[in-house]
Amino acid sequence: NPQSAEARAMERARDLPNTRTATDVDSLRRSFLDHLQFSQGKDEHTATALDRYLALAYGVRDRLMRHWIQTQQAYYLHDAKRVYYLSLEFLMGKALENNLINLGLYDGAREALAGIGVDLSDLFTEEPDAGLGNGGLGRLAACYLDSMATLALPAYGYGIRYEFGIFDQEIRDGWQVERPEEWLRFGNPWEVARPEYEVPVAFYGRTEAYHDEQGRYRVRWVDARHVLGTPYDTPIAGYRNGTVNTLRLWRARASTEFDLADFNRGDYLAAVEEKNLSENISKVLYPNDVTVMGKELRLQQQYFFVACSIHDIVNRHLKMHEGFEGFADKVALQLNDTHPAIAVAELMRVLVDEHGFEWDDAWETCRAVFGYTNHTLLPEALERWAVDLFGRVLPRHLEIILEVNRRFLAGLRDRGVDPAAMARMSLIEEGPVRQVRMANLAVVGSHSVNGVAALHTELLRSDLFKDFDALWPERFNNKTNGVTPRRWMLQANPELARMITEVLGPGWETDLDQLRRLEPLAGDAAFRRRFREVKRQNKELLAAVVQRENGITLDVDSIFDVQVKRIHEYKRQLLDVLHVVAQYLRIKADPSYQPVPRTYLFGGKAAPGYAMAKWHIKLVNAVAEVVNHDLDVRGRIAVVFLKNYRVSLAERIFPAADLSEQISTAGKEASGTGNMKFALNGALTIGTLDGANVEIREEVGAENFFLFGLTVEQVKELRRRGYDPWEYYRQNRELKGVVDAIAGGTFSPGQPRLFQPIVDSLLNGGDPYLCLADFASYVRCQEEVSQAYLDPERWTRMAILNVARMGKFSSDRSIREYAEQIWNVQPVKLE
Ligand code: T68
Repeated sequence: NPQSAEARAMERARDLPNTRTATDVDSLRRSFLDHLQFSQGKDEHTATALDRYLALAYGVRDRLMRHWIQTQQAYYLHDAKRVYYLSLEFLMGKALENNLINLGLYDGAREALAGIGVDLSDLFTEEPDAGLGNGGLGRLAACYLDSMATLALPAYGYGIRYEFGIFDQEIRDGWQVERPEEWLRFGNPWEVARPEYEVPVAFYGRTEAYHDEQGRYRVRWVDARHVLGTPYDTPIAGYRNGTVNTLRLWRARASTEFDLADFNRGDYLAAVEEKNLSENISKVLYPNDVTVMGKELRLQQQYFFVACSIHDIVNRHLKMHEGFEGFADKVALQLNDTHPAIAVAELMRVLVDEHGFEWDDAWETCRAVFGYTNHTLLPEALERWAVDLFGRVLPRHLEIILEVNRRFLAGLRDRGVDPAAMARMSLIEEGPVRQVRMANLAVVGSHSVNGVAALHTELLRSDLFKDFDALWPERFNNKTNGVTPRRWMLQANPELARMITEVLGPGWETDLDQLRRLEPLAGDAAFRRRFREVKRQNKELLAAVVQRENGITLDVDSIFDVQVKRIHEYKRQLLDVLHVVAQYLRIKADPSYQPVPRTYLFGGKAAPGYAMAKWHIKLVNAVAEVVNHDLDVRGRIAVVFLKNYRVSLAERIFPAADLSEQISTAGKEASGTGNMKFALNGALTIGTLDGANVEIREEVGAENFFLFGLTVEQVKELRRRGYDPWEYYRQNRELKGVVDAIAGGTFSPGQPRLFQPIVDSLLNGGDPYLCLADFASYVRCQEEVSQAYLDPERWTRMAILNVARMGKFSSDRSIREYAEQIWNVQPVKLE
């Protein structure tokens, strides 16, 4: 192509020395001051901390831009195969510090600001968390973006730009109260709106058959209502490698153009009201993890972002290629759970209805491009949509799914599959309310189905998807989760990172198996002392947060025993509380009892509609209230509920923990990722054989892991025999004392029956998560923990060995496996 003068000038301009791109200290300072003035319009009298944060953020953004453009050009020039990570959630947290680290600008920026009396860390606190996710699934997507960029993979995240992310949690009288989090209130310096790439999305209407010019039978979707999707792009920097990928989030906008009819009818106000309704689609993140909500708006969210994304992906391909030739060689789409599974039907619709594909060719293309990651075995998390609702919102997609199903079931019949198995595999659940099964759609429409830890994948194959596994064993594979060491070590625990770099040299941050070289240092007394000092400093930093937020003074010599994660019965925060109460009662019964001092820290959000989870928060706070004010237990145990657990708070918590609570009922936690962040930061784990705990224990060594509780098989066996929590209650005096104390009002003075719902669920509700069955084993194991802590040299040796052996759990390893085994994408390395 003959280049225009403008194109040549732009290319030249990008390489000219420029105060907006130079990275020396003076240029960074100049850039900060310029943005204060020219972007924020502030002077030395009026600049606030927020202005300073934004000024630095804009300076960093300037330096991202060139790499962003170059990276995207390189993908284009290489005609690289791209991978698209479709996720309804991206739990990103803050961006400034992470970008400084990944761009290699951290020290320069600190120095530039220090020279004018500004403290860099004071700016970090001004940035709100981007909380566009609920928990593990959303944070995993964020870690994977970091790793995909660090591995120089041509990757894109696609999702929704929620105006309200996960709610802010406040605690009132011990109860969780939800408040909206307006993370965009002061603007978002990291996003670039691209209204020029807006996409129309259809909803409702009906389908109509017709014959095209060649006389072929075709279907079209008519009388639909339209919403527009505007993309907002966020740059995702790899770790010091020049790669900057894109997270593209869609915002819903009403389409006046398409709905002119409403305006023309003369009802201006009604038409503007309609506008509001369609803009609701990107308004708020559904705050439920696990339990799904069959709400129409949720289905609209799913289809909205999937339709926008697929349109975008197809467009990008067609701009470079003649038609769809080689589409599957250039595109891989990963479904983060079933939330985007409607993409299978949407791609079919686009190929068949809009591009004239034959059904079989379209289907082959779909199967070749899609991969599906499952994140849970819990039945209440399996997405199903009532056929009526589905057909009303997406009439064409329902038809397509029914046709996929008709062909699929006919194939099964030909293979002689028995009718019961066919009914289980059908994309439609028959019954009083017929339902579309999104998990089955995802399995049938993909070439790869993966679980997120070895045990989880085994259970997927033997349990949830056993019929599919018998049919297509080659489709199933495991991809154990991982976490990014850039955020979860370099950023969260700079002192530990510095110490590691001193002995290993640089390079371990992107090659985490190198941590193995720390093993010999577990035997080095001087190293152990330094390791303890770093842990102690981190505990003091967290103690300062708790002092500020909770007004409680923590004893940094006590064991920091931490359980942070979403509140759910299967995760068994309650079992942890039972242990607290047991310790409390021991001290009360025997004032001379001197347990190893412990601080029990809890944190996590409950889904707003999840009553029992909210009771558990109330119980933790009630126990804290009594324990922390009882002079008899002073200096021995303390309990804290950390409010509003979120990514940025997690960054303070993991490095400060001594003990990581990973105590889910075996078979319930798909993987866990917090478990990995704790161990990487030198906490020891007390846990069940569940999720990735199994693999963590394998890696760090059984002798460096506190194991307790029933196994998956034992849980099954116990249920088969008939589990009776009363037996355990009657036979274990300590357990009886604990339950009686909760039931009798020890922690609810004046309201002795307050916690009856919790007691009832344990005793009369059948204790579905087996807290009572695992109690004795847990308490015994906690004794071992305390004994180990009494010997600091031993404890530190174990902690160092944990860090040294956690290399497997880098998300770089996970992403490499996805890239090689599922996506077949190659890196595009920039010079
Ligand atoms: C989590 N799932 C798993 N779901 O519970 C956890 N669900 O074991 C695993 O480590 C993690 O995924 C990453 O694989 C979730 O976090 C959700 O948040 C969720 C959200 C909406 C609907 C259903």
